[in-house]
Amino acid sequence: RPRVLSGIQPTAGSFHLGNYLGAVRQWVALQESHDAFYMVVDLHAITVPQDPAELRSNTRIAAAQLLAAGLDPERCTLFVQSHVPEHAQLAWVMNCLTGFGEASRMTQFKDKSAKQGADRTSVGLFTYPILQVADILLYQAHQVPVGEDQRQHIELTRDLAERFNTRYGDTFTIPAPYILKETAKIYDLQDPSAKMSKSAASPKGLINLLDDPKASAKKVKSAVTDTDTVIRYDAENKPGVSNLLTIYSTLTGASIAELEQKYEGKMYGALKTDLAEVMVDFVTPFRDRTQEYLDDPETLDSILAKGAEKARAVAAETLATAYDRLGFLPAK
Ligand code: AQP
Repeated sequence: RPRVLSGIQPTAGSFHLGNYLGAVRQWVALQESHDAFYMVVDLHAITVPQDPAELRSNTRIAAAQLLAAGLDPERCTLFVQSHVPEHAQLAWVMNCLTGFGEASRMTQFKDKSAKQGADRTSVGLFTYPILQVADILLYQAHQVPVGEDQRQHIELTRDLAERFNTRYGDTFTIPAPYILKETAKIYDLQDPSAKMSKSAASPKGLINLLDDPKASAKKVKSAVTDTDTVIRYDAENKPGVSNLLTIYSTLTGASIAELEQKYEGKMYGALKTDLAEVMVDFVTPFRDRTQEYLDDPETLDSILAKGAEKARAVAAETLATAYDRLGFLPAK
């Protein structure tokens, strides 16, 4: 079975709808057909300041949400990144293989550091994509299911894997991005030109899965559309309506064409009211299931411990090979 690897940050507590539709939903599907490794990337989370108690709690909340979304520890390997020390170890190697200019071209860093200001931006945020390279290469992943915003980082991973293989001999599998076109980018409900993001300008555009379902329904109902009245998918000219149709279609399984037909001659309000209901029907059981996992932290921690053990077996082998190829003297 081909292998997949992906990760999600525990930073915000709740996942948002973009995380779920762009990434986590695919993770659940891929555990059936792939040898899947999924992790909560707490090492990535500390690239911006974190409160220790919150980070610990958010890491459990992230894992609980992954299980609530449908990850099954019997069918995939679910773990916490910091439980597998090889990530940081291989990241150092990859740091030394990356050009400064090359790292400086990462657009996500440029965007985030511009928002934060140079003095508040850590070197860790700068090298974040390189840690991601290590995350992927450690597991010899063939595919990496992510949203469109991560494409450039997967390209960097491919470049560095090829560079290492050329210099030191074949060591790493060259991974490919796995990006589903339809949900590659979920947009902010208030600003459909921006991706839905936890650092959104206004919380009104962001659906957090663990928020009160009524609040999420309200956000859907007040989503920005356009001055036209036709309910039609046209990402360029009608980004707001198109985003709502994408969300609706993915959550219900109805095709966009079916939805266009269903809402022919109807007002935007009808679409929004129905989608608000769909949203409530989705987030309510999701929240309940997440809470059930959180109510039993011992079971949750033991799932994560088993996952880390499985992950470490693979990661340690890859790191040992890489160290050997690099010429590090083996420890006796
Ligand atoms: N809007 C989105 N549409 C589709 N996919 C998305 N992802 C994130 N936003 C969208 C995907 O979610 C996965 C987990 O990403 P992460 O843990 O790195 O979260 P993030 O990218 O930090 O989330 P944000 O909200 O986008 O954070 P900020 O505001 O810090 O930039 C990834 O696969 C990602 O592609």
